[in-house]
Amino acid sequence: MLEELKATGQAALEQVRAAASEQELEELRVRYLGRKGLLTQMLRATGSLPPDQRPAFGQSANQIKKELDQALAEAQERLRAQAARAAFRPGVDATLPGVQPRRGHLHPITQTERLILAVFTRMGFAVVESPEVELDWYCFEALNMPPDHPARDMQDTFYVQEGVVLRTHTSPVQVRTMESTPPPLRIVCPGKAFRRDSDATHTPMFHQVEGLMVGPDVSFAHLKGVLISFVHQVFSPQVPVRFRPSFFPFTEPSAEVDIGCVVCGGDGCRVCSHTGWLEILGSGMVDPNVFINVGYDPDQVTGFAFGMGIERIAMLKWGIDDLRMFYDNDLRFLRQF
Ligand code: 2NM
Repeated sequence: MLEELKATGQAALEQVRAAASEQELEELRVRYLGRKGLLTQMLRATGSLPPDQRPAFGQSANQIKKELDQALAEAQERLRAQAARAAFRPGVDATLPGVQPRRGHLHPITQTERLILAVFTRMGFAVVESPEVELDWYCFEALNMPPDHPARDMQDTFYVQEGVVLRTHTSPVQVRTMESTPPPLRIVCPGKAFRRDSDATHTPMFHQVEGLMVGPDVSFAHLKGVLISFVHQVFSPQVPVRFRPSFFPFTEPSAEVDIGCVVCGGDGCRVCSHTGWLEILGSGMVDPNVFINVGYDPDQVTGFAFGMGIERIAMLKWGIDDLRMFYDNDLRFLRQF
């Protein structure tokens, strides 16, 4: 009887430890420890044993029941964890927040171009564009720069073919607009320009905004008013502005516009070459020869024009010291805008 008890207990332990599901485990529990279970029945039979065998049998029975209870609990835990692992699918935890795609934004040069255009359109200027590949006439000749003009040496030009160039500035847009539109006129012309030049402050392709205002009585005072207002809106109303005499083949008189150095506040530093001033654009009163070339009567109209490099404005506005940063496409740089 004791041998049978021990054998049954051993069998029960082995089966419980090998159980492959929680359901199988429950069946084993009922089979051995249920109301009519094998071990339960044997325990009940203790009373029918001879009195001298009862203590040893009872002790063994209790020991076996304790071991089996523990094995059942362990198997229960093992199978529950196994079921949980099976239910888990890596990567599809529906309770996790989704992966947000990072939103892009406009390139700093585009942002700067739009800022500049916004200032001028508020002052009544219309935005005009034209092709990047230009005839020599529109890029140079009509702008009072004949083939032998020394000013042409100032520009290192990309030639597409004889008489056809990549525009070295966006002035051809203004020439074409005047040619096709009677005065008065107020336009700003953004776009790419190309020069054979490459270092920390020059890239072969760069961006410009040029502007032109033509009418019966447009004066240098208008030029100053418009450009001072522009500088105050783009930089700060407090920034000092000065007009410094200069020369361009297509304007007379000509002036370059400087602002008080935004880096040192005018005290002098490396950025402003210790002058306290930074050049930000060129300007002037349109030369009568340019009006004649586009069919305007210089006795009827006058006008002012200006031009600026967008990269330069962006560099000064954000304190960037190497122009090439704009074109490296390093996201660590671009994401800061
Ligand atoms: C500049 C500086 C001064 C300019 C002149 C003209 C035109 F077509 F009306 F003659 N367009 N742009 C001009 C004048 C451009 O850039 C530094």
